[in-house]
Amino acid sequence: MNKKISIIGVPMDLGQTRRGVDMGPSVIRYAGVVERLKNIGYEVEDRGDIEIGRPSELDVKNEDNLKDLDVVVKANQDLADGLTDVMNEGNFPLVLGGDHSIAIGTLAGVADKYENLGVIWYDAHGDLNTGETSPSGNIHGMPLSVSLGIGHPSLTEIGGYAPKIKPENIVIVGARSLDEGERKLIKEKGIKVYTMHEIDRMGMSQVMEEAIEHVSKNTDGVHLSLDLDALDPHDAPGVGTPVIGGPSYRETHLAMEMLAEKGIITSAEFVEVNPILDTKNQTAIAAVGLVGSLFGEKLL
Ligand code: HAR
Ligand code: MN
Ligand code: MN
Ligand code: MN
Repeated sequence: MNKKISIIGVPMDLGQTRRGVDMGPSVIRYAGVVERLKNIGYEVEDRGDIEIGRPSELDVKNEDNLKDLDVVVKANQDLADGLTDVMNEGNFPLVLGGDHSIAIGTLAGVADKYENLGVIWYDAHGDLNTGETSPSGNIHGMPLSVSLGIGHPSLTEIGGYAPKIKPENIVIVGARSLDEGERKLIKEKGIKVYTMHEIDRMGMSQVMEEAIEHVSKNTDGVHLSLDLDALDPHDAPGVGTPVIGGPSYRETHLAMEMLAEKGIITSAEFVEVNPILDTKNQTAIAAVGLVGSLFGEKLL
């Protein structure tokens, strides 16, 4: 893996309605992410946070069922620009959220540099909604469809091009909550999904073997988008939309170690840590542990 890592924080909480996830980047920093990476031997630069605007009134849906669209678009455009700089410098981009709507800007900035970017979407949810299919109007439930070029043009056109990624280069791992429209899109586009059923049947090790094979087949880079709500709420309680029955911290740790062994990951983001909902910083500490294992930390 690239020896210089650039961290960008994105204190975004407007892609959903549980306040507090905007403090995610701070708590992950306080949990020691920079020191952890330096101890493994990386050079780390923290580029600070993207500035997030504030709408005059929170959580207002527009006529297309999209909450706080304008501010979410602006921040994601700024994030995409920030990532373009990191990519041009040849550093490894590590993005800290913030809610998952920021994956729109991350992928806009990163995918531009690859012909075929693979994506591992490690999440309890599919994040494949559009304004039409979303039960909530929350944009954090839409970043994967947006990146496929499906959704409101002011979201899909962030970065000035669409789509960012192709359905055959995506793998979703850990899914256990999908809306009707998301199921339909998964079938229509043939997106590879390892739900909790497959993880239960095959075990995380086999699932990750296959997932890695799938995303590295025809790709020239692989982005990891890790939503902390993928983990079982017992291990990651500090998230806005917990869903019972997820992989443990240990299983997720193994998944990260397997990614480190193969060395396929070229960019990563860790999202949805909400310290207000957390117990003793457990979720931020888990996030930092997972960052460590993704970057090859070893006990011996
Ligand atoms: N699918 C639901 C919606 O669109 C819930 C999405 C929850 N999302 C996240 N992202 N935390 O994974 O509203
Ligand atoms: Mn998500
Ligand atoms: Mn591309
Ligand atoms: Mn999720």
